[in-house]
Amino acid sequence: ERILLPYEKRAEFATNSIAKQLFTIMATKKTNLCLSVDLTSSTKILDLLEKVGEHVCLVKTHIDIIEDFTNDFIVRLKQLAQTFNFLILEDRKYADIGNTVSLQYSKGLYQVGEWADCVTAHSLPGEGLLKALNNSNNGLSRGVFLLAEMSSEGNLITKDYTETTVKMAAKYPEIITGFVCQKKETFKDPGLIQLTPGVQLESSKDELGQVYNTPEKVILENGADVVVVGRGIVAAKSPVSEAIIYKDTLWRCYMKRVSG
Ligand code: S5P
Repeated sequence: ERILLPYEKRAEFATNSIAKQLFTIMATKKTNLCLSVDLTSSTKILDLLEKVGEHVCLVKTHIDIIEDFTNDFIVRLKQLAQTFNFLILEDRKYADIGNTVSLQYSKGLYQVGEWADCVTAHSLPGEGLLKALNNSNNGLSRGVFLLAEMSSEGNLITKDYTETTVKMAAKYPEIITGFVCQKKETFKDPGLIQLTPGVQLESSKDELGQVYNTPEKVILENGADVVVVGRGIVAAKSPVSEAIIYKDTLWRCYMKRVSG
């Protein structure tokens, strides 16, 4: 069973180079925390990453919520990624025909393909979008997390949709890093990464349908490999000490899982 294998071992099964790198970073830095930096000021994001970069394996951005975006932000973000050895996931959730996704990925103000190690995408439009992302990498190592399930209440994803999504991904082993999903049964391939959002230290909900599970539940029962935390950290009184609490808690759960 994939969830019983340590990240070092999982890296050996990875067919996508970003998945391999991410497994290796987690094993080396001993952290499976992905910080979702859902802040709208570029200086606030950079200041926070300066302090928590050492504790995370992956930083997830929503580049289109930043109010003072400049290319210098990207330069500094990449420097931090190099200094602290984390990868960058732009959570763009592409969901259009291949040609449009190719343009959205490579062109426009953000030129996501230039700087994001990996991106998120919906399977809804069909595999054309995976072909597009696969062809737009300009020879760089790039990855895609495909949305197979969502954390929000009332989302329209069915069991059938999830299964077809996993089958679609199997046709693009070189570009697929893993799945954004909620359950360990969703996929079996040990070389792919389960990225799970909707996590806080206490189970709860927000007022707009987001559902939170605990670290214990998502890692030990639901099979999460990388855990996404946004407001649990960025909206805390002391984001840095909160990030350390999440990192330690998540890593303890992972260690418990792999030591059987
Ligand atoms: O199903 C999902 C998929 C994603 S990528 N549910 C989610 O919440 N997300 C993202 O994870 C969401 O866009 C947000 O950036 C983050 C969760 O943030 P939090 O503040 O609720 O922890």
